[in-house]
Amino acid sequence: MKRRQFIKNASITSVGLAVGGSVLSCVGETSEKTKKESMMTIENKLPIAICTWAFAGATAKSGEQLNKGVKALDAAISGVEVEEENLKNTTVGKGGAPDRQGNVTLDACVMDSNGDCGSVLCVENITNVAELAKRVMTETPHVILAAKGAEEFAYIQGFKKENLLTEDSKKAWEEWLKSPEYKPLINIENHDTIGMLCMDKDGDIAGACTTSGLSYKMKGRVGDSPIIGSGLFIDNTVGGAVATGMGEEVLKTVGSFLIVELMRNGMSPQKACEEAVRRITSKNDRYKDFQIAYIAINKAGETGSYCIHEGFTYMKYQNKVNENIHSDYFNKA
Ligand code: SD4
Repeated sequence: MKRRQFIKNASITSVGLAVGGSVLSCVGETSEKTKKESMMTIENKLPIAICTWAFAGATAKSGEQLNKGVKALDAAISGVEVEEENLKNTTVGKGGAPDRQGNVTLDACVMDSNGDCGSVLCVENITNVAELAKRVMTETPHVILAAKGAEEFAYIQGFKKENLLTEDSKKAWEEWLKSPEYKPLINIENHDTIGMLCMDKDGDIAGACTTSGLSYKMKGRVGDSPIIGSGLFIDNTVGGAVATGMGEEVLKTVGSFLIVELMRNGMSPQKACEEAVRRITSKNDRYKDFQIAYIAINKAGETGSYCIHEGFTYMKYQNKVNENIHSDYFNKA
């Protein structure tokens, strides 16, 4: 049996057992054996890390951390940091494409297994904004810090000031300025925001999402990625989801929260991602011009993804295998 097929079958089995386990746990002692069996099944699948796009180094890093026993949130942050520090990734962290005026502004959020979350918007001069979002969560009474306030908080927390505009990004921006296209349409293949979902050895789920947003956006523009519920949402009793693509459209449908709620009501991660994409395509004829992709994981360790246009892939690290999976897509016409 092919490995992916094996995982699929294993996931389906474990869903049945996990659901059975939680239902039976209400009826007392006789369920104990079934409960133990279902836990064993899920434990065999853990840990799991999935992330948007083909960022193999990121899931490898998160997977390595998870294997050492690091909890889901810190493992997710260490994975996305690989891309925040990757100068070749023009949509995340240092090396990210600037806004129309040449400023690189980053957005990020994190959500932990206990429901806590943190977010930073439109931050300049700081590379590791997912970690900064975590510090907002752990070191302040707030959930969101924006722009200069977030940057000043970063320095207090010991983050170093860095110029995020690399020579390559600057050149590309200067080229773009020669005939600036102000329509904020996303090139369907040209975006690489990283959203990471981790399920640790204890079965706890957490996630992180980090981006420089759309290239040559208006100054001050913020997309879905740092907005809890849109770019990322976790409910540790149900699962988690993250988004990439045209943030404005994800925001309008609160995509990641929607996926988690659909899973809460019984949908698989795959079906929930499909439904969340359909919420967008059914209302909006312009979907032909932009890409949106979701990935999701549920409490049984099942994963899924769906996008509008062909071309989106995601990484899945499980049982020490790091695999790139092609997502199914909506626009088959
Ligand atoms: C945004 N969702 O700012 C992000 C863009 C993205 O890869 O995913 N880029 O709208």
